[in-house]
Amino acid sequence: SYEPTPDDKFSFGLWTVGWQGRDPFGEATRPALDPVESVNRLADLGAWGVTFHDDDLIPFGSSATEREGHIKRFREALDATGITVPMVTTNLFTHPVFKDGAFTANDRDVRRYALRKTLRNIDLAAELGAETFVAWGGREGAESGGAKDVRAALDRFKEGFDLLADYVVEQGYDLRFALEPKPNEPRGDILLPTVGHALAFIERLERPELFGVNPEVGHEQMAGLNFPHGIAQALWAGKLFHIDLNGQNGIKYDQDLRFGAGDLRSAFWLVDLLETAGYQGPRHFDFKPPRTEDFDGVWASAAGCMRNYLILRERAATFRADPAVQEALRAARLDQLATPTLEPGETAATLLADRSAFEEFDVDAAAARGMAFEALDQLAMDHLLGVR
Ligand code: GLT
Ligand code: MN
Ligand code: MN
Ligand code: MN
Repeated sequence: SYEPTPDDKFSFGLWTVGWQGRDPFGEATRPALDPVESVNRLADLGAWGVTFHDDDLIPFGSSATEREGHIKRFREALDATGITVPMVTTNLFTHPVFKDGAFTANDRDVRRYALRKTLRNIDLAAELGAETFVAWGGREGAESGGAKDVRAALDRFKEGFDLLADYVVEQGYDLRFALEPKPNEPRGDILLPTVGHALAFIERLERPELFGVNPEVGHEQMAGLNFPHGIAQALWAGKLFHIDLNGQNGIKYDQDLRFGAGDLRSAFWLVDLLETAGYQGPRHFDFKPPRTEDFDGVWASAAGCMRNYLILRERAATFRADPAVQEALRAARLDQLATPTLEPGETAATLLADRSAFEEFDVDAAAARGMAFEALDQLAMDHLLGVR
C-alpha cells in the first residue's frame, strides 16, 4: 500500500498547504489556514514533520506577547500529534523592505536588519529542535546590470553566512545551514542560481562544514538542468542537507506542482537516487496546491505528493531488483564505470609504459561497441509504467 508513515520522513512547509493562491495576476482564492490546523491535518495524512518561515507562524510585526502565544499553541499541536520540526527558515522576501535583497541589499541598514531577523529565528529553530536552517535568497539579485556589483554582493553574502555560522557555534546549537538555489523569480536574476553555484560558494565560507544545499526540483528545471544529476553531485560532495520536492514542466515560471506532476521520468530517477544513495534526510515537499483548489483539493494535493513518492520508491525498487535490469546494467558497463581507471598505485609513468592503453589499443573496435542504453532505459520505462 502507499500509505505514508512517520518513518518515511515526509515533511511540508506551512507555506505550502497554507498558500492562499495569491499570484501576480490574481487575489487569494482561499482563506488563511491556521498553522495548528495544518499540523493536525498533515499528521492525519501520515506526515512526519512541518517546517516554516518565521512569518508563517508569527505574523510580521507581532508583539513579543503575541509571538509567545503563537509559538505556544503551535508547540501544543506538535506535542499532541508527534509532528516534528526538522527545518526552519526566515522570510527575507515578502516585506517591501527586502525589495533589493536581504544579506546582499545595497542598503547597509537593511542588511543589518535582515541578519537580526535571521538570528532571532535561529534561536527559535534551535528551541524547536530543528537540525537544518534553510536560506533561500529569493530577493538577492537584480533586474539590471548596473544595479548590483555581484562581487561585492557575494562578499556581503559570505559576511552574513559567516556571522550566522559563528553564532550557531557560539550558542552550541546543533544546526546546519542549507542554501537553496533558484535562477530567477522573484528577481530577474538571483544570486547562487543553481546547485553548482551554491556548492562553489560554500567552499569560500569560513565554516564550510556547516553549509550544504537544499535543492528544489523545479528550480533546477527552470534553468533546464537535470535535477538528479545536480542531486548526485551534491551527494557526492556530502552536501545534500535537505531537499525540496515538487513538480515542474520545463523552462517556465516556478510551477511548484505537487511531487510527481511535471517531469515524471526525472522524478523516478530522483527517487531511485535518493533511495539507493542512502539519503537519510527529510523528504520535504515545497509545492503550491493550485489556486483552483478548495481545501479538499489542498489536502488531496498534499496526500498526492507522499503517495507519488511511495509509488516511485516501489517502482524504483522493482527496477533495481529485476534480473533483466541487472543484466542490462552489465551490458551497459556500469560495473566498469565503478572500477578505477588506474591500477592501485599506478602513475603517469606506468600508464605511459602500458602499450595496450594506446599503441595497441584498437580504437575502431572500441568505437564500434554499442552502449546498450536504450534497452536499459526501456526497462526503466516498463517499471515506471507498471507493466513489469
Ligand atoms: C518560497 C520559495 C521556496 C523556498 C521557501 C524557503 S520560500 O516559498 O519559493 O522555494 O523553499 O524560504
Ligand atoms: Mn523551495
Ligand atoms: Mn519553487
Ligand atoms: Mn516556492
